Amino acid sequence: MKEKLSAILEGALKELDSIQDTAAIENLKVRVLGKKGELTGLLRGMGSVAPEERPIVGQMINDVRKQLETAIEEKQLKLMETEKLKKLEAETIDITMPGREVKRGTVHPMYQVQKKLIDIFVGMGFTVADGPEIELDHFNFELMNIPKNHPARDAQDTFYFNDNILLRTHTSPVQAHVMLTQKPPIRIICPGRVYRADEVDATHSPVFHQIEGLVIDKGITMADLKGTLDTFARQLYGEGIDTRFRPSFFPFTEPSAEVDVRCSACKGKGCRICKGTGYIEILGAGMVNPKVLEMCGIDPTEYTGFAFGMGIERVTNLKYNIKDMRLLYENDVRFIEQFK
Ligand code: 2NL
Repeated sequence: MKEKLSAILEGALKELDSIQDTAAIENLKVRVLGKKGELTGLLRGMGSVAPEERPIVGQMINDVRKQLETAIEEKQLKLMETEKLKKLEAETIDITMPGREVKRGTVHPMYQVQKKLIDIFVGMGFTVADGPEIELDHFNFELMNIPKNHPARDAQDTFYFNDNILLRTHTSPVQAHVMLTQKPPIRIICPGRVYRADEVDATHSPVFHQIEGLVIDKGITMADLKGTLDTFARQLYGEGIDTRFRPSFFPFTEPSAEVDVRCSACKGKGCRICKGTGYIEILGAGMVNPKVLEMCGIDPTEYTGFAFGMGIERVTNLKYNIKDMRLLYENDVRFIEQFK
């Protein structure tokens, strides 16, 4: 029994000595100390030991078990330590290596301007409305008091899918939908893409962007239009600017006006930027034509309103002195990057 015991002990210690990974230790542990292991086997064989020797042999088996357990635990700790060091070695990061550059995009200048325009009107209590880009002739033209033979309806200017369906040429149909579904007071702005069958050049594109605004309530007058658009122009260009309201014509407003700001380059004297006029046009506006109100289900004897519209490309080009609108669409990073 004693010999068997020391053979197990020595064998196990020797094996432990040569073991190089924690998995093999687990194996050895089960094989020697486990429930069906060698030492447990010896305990079971106690029957053949003389009764008076049993406590001594039992004590010896337990001593060997303790000795092996300690040895195994020590080895295990040592191996875990070396395995950890190996892993750390393999995962070493050279913090002196230069990092990879993360290319960050920039917000397109036109969207920066659009956000600014929206923020100004939201600050005055407007909410943003939107709607489909594919529209019915009825909403795009008929409700805007643009009659069948008006030049603005000419196939030259409009992308038609068929007689009734087209790509919206302005965002006005969004406002028409709002008027037809909501009761005044209405105070909305409608930013979005619009389409016209134009050839591409420095000032034209078949797709461009607009913001239109609409205010309808009892007692709205031209003074509200002037006050709102003047406040808007001051927030966009700074307190020091001058505005000018010029009579104009749109089928959907009556009376109509165009709003200019005094040219900041020549202070109104007249230069190349303002083409000698001293002023730069920024938007068109007017009192909503009573016919439009009526067609959109709003009683023009009870309510009045004003509306305005501006091209976002135009406002952007004026702000950054961009001479060719095509630059806004080409997305050349060398151009776009300049508007950080
Ligand atoms: C411009 C001028 C304008 C409007 C748009 C409008 C909309 C409704 C009713 C009446 Cl629902 N008017 N929109 C009014 C005046 C001018 O746009 O030069 N846009 C680029």
